[in-house]
Amino acid sequence: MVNVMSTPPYALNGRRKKWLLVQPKSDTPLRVDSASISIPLNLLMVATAAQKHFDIDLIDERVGDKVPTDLSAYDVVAITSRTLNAKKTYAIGDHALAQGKRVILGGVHPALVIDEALQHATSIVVGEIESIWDELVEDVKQDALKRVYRSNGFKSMNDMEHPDFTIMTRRKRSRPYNTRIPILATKGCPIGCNFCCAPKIYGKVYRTRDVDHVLDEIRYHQDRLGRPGVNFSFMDDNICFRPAFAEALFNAMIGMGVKWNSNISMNFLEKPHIPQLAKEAGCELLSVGFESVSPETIKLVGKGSNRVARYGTVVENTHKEGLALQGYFIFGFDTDTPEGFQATYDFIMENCIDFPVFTIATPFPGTDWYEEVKHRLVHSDWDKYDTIHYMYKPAKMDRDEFLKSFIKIQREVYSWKAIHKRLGYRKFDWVWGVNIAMHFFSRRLTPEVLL
Ligand code: B12
Ligand code: SF4
Repeated sequence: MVNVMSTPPYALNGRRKKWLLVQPKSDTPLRVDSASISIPLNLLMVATAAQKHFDIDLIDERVGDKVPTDLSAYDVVAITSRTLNAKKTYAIGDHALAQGKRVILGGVHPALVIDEALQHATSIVVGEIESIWDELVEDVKQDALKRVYRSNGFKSMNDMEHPDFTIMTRRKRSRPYNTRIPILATKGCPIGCNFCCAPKIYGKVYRTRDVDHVLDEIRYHQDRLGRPGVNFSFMDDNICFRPAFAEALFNAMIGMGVKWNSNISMNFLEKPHIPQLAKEAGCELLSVGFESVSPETIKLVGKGSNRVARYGTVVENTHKEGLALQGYFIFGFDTDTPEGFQATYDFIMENCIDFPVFTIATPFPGTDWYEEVKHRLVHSDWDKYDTIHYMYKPAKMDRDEFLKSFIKIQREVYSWKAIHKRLGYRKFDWVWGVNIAMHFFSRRLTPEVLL
């Protein structure tokens, strides 16, 4: 731990203070953090606010940027962190504190484990930058930072500024981001699954932006890129918790010429008009947390939106519109059994799920579920909290059997034959590309790599 209070105060010398904004790269060995890299919207929003008062540099270790050894050009180092890159965040924080810099940490991990994060920072921001920004700016200017900034309630999403993408485009970088532009229409998801951090961050609150604000931001990107056909990725937890809003948004997007994908809670796909409208609005892929084909597991995790008996209808309604489905499946809950792997395989193959994603149940610190199972966890190494490392022994399976089955299902679902069977209905496109990448990824999995 670095003594954060013993560093000398800054002299302003009439110049604007300078911030280094950092998106750290995890040391997880599984490329979760470095395969297809998306523009970090959260850090970009911090940068958009910061540049009004301070000079800024933004670096992203995932695309090959390096944190300078000598930080003398900077006054403040501001880092965004999830659990999987918390160790790296702390190392950068310690490095900056040792050079007398002010270190501000934000993002989901520091917000949920404040005491731990404070050991590597001057200040922690709990919640959205927008909510505490005015106070933070003043305190940075006066060099009078508080230890914790906590937002009091949630600001209207209509007060959110458009993120300034020139911050990203004027950077030199060694590797490209994926081509999907991150955008937000809503925040929060009141469903409240026990393994998810979203309800811990945003509570049971669901906020939406006025449709016009979202359209303005879409047009901003179309103008900036000089073409209507822009690909967007909604960063929303659940774009359709309030169907009337989603319907208004999708209706307004019809004819704009954009393509997009988003997370959506499956119960809304039970109604055929939602995927139909989404398709008309330019949707290409919807990400759905099926999580499990076992009703016991769905009950255990508290995912009230999922009715296993309706999974088939959800897939049918989505595929009827030609939309691809990214289906998330989690293994390793105490109700899971060895037979569950076969049942999941059968479901995926029978319903031709386009892009299945398999993860291992991971109790993230700060969730109630973490408190329940923390005595059983085999890792306290945050690098391994990437949802594909073995975390604890599920009650009904032993470790080796579990890992073998977890690898087997991925190899089977991503065998060439299975890819052809699942995707045979669609022309060769980027969904095929992702499946081909997953084929090679699944071949590299071994029990050792997941431990
Ligand atoms: C969209 C999304 C993704 C996208 C895009 C990620 C990206 N490029 O940013 C994709 C699909 C790629 C993805 C992947 C993964 N994700 Co994800 N993802 C999300 C989701 C739904 C929204 C994140 C987001 O962008 N929100 C919009 C931004 C603008 O809001 P924000 O992040 O809250 O940021 C605000 C504040 O936190 C604050 N802030 C943030 N950083 C900083 C820094 C400073 C200095 C300051 C002052 C303030 C500040 O201000 C910001 C602006 O208001 C969240 C759930 C959630 N609600 O957080 C999960 C979530 C972040 N993902 C999660 C996980 C586990 C993953 C994966 C590991 C695995 C997986 N199975 O999906 C990978 C890892 C990828 C990676 N390298 O980090 C977990 C993380 C849990 C944890 N404790 O770390 C979350 C919380 C969901 C959950 N299960 O609970 N994800
Ligand atoms: S439905 Fe998804 S976003 Fe909502 S609480 Fe559950 S896992 Fe989190």
